[in-house]
Amino acid sequence: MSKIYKPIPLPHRFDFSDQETTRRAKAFYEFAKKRHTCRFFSARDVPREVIDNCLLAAGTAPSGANHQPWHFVLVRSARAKKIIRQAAEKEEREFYAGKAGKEWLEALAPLGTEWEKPFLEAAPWLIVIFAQRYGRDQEGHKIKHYYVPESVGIATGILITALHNAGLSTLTHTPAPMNFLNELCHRPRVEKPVMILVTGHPAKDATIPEAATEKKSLGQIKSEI
Ligand code: IYR
Repeated sequence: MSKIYKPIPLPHRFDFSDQETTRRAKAFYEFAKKRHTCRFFSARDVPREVIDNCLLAAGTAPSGANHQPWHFVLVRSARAKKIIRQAAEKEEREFYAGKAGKEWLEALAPLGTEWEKPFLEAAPWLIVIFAQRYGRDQEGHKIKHYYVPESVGIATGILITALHNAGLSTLTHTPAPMNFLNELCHRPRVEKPVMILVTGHPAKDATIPEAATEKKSLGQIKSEI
C-alpha cells in the first residue's frame, strides 16, 4: 500500500437529480426490506464466482487507515462443514443449556433459535469472517490496525447486502466461543473469528420467525439536532 499522499480526481460520481436520488433511496429501502435472515437452506449450489464477487464488494468497505483488517475463509467441503457443525453445536449446547443466562435466553425465545445447527451442513457455502488485529506491511513488519470491529462490521454489512442483491439468503451465525475456527480455518491467533455467514438459496419450505419482521420505525431510530 502506498505510503505517500497523492490526491487524484474523484474517479466516479453520479450527479443524479434530487428526484432521482429520492427514487433510488426508496427503491433501495424496498429491496433491503426483502432481506430476511434465514435458517433453512436448499442444497442448490451457488457458483464460486458469485461468492468471489460479493467478497470483492465487501472489500471495497471503508476501513481504519484503509488497512482492510478482514479475512474471509470459504468453507465448501462437506467434511469441513461437518467439523464446524460439531464444534459449534458443542458450544451451543452449553449456551442453550444455561450458560447464556436467563435474560439472554429470554431475548432469543421469539427467534426460535436452538443448539442444533443443521444449516451449517445444508448450505453450499460458509463464509468465516476474521478480524485482523494486526497486519503486515510490504516488508513484513507488524502493523497495528485501527477501528477493527467497525471496519469489519461495515465490510460484513456490504457482504450481506451483496449476497442479498445476488438473490441469496444468509444467516449471521455466532457460535460462542468460536476460537475453534482459527485452527480449523488455518488462521493465525492475531485474527479474531467474528462470525460464520451461512450462505445459499433458501429451502423451499423455509420459514422465519414472525418476531424478526418487527423493525423499529424511523421515529425510533432517528432524532435530529
Ligand atoms: N450463538 C447462538 C445464540 C444467538 C445469539 C444471538 I444475540 C442471536 O441473535 C441469535 C443466536 C446461536 O447462534 O444460536
